[in-house]
Amino acid sequence: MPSDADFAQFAEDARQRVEGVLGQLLPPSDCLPARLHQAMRYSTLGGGKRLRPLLVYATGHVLEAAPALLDRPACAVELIHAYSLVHDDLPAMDDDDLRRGQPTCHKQYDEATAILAGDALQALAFQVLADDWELDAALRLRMVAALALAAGSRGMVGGQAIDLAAVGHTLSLPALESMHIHKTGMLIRASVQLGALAAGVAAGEVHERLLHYADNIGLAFQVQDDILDEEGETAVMGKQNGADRARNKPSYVSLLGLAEAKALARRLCDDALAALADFDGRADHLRALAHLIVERRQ
Ligand code: GRG
Repeated sequence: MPSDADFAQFAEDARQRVEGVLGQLLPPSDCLPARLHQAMRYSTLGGGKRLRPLLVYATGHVLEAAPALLDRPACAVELIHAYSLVHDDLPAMDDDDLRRGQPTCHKQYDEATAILAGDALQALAFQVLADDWELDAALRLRMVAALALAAGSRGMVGGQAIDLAAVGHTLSLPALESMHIHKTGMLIRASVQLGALAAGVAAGEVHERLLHYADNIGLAFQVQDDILDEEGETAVMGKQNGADRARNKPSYVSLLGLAEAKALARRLCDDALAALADFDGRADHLRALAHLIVERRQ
């Protein structure tokens, strides 16, 4: 039975792998146009929990995929995530000065460079998958399609549009849930999907259970994010106006209250774990990630 120490080692190894491969896949800082490439590297290599890559590696581990097959899928989801944060921080969106305790990309560079860096990070994500010669072409195509769906107007970008339109309005619980499923849940689902696809698993009972797990932790992640916003933790970690925004934006805490939001996060975590009930110890890293998502303080 893997222990907490096994998970800590797994997470450390996975973070080192993905950061090493990202460092190689991103154009070097002196490659022209240098300022753009520096902004891309600044926004991708400057920290973060690497939750989505961890999900790719942990899902691949369940299905006994070789870690080398998971590197590019893990990088692809992180590149989409990095692009979304760069654009989310822009003045036209959340207008944040700090991200992960450091100046946001448009503050460190300039607004035009941040827009272009986000655009280029998104394009690189798909190039990284398309060029993955380790993987069968049909699987690569499925990965590209899954990631494109998760990132686009029927996924993350659509969720962001709903979120922006909802500021200052009251959303019902189902509407709030739908917004989060699109904005953050679908990229979390795609992370698990890409891990499964790298192992050659594209359908069937195991696939369905893994997606059920992903959908529950995706929502749990967002509920916990709202809880942290309410408790002011994200403000401490550098999301400068997080606590203020929590008051203006619809959130699980504003709709349910803090105690009920915490109970919901625990229920979603339990449902995610229940989806893995028939899996053996190889799923323990996924189980640990579900706990981490609802117990995290940043
Ligand atoms: C602008 C196209 C576009 C999309 C933006 C996901 C998203 C949509 C914006 C992110 C803004 C945000 C703070 C959402 C709340 C949940 C979330 C995704 C938090 C940040 O993700 P973490 O905690 O970040 O995984 P780290 O820093 O650990 O990588």
